[in-house]
Amino acid sequence: MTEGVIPAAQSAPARNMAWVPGGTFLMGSEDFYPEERPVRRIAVDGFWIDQHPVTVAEFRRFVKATGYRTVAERPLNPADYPDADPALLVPGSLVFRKTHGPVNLDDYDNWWEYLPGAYWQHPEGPASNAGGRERHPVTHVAYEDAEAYAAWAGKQLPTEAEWEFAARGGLESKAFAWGDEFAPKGRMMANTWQGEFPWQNLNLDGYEGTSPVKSFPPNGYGLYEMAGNVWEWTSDYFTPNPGEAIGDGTCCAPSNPRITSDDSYAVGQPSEHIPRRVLKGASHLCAPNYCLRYRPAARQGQMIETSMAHLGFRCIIR
Ligand SMILES: [Ca+2]
Ligand SMILES: [Ca+2]
Ligand SMILES: [Cu+2]
Repeated sequence: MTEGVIPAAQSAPARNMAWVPGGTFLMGSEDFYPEERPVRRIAVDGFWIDQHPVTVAEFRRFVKATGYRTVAERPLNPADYPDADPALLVPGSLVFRKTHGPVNLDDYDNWWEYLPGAYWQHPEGPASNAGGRERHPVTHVAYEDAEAYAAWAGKQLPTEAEWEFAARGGLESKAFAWGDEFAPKGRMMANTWQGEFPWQNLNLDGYEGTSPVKSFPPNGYGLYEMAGNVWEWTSDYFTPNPGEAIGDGTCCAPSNPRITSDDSYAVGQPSEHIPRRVLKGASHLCAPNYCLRYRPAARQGQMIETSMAHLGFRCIIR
């Protein structure tokens, strides 16, 4: 495929996918969190990408066709969680609990609760139902759930470089997927958290939780939700020093880099034996006072078996 030539829409290999032409870009940022540094020149080939995160309706089709059970629905192996209360080793997932006032932001147990019976179909536990949210992104998916869906759909998960290139929408070195201003002319461009996390949600964007896909404007490649709504899995292992892992691009831009090192463990944490992969894009729970990560360069390491109320994914085809 010639670089820069956008194939006609009808040649898309699947519905609701957009072509990202590939090229060379400046990945990372020096202006926010240390794990985004250094800015490095990276090249990626063109690829097709889902225009929005996989929705509840799409995930339901996969489950109906295959009988697949997500990680959150399966019993846990006590050997994997030596420090855990055995009473909590039942199927479930992490749900968000708004607090009544300001709390210590160093301890995410203040707002994340492991809730038995929570999974994609029951996002807030057994009494809740995703049935009314068919157009919302699916949530509570662990890494292998995302991979299983992708394999079924004949797709792949993006690398971090592919995801970030797509999120930038053709703009160079901008803070956000749409430019440098968070809310140009006062217009909200993504579903994030306005106000003081985790107790005061001002809801200026109209959504307290997840939002239907395509509720906010697309970026330059016609992609939705590359900022906010749900975090999205990528296939790269997490390293806090991405420049070291793939070189800084001063001599030449690394092409289609993949972080495959398993130097991704959170040493010293209770789950230090579980590898982490990179999440991108941030979610409806990300706020300036805690996590200003609804930006293409932002990244977070997440243990691969974790499922959460603000965690989803989208796929690509190379
Ligand atoms: Ca919001
Ligand atoms: Ca997102
Ligand atoms: Cu966040």
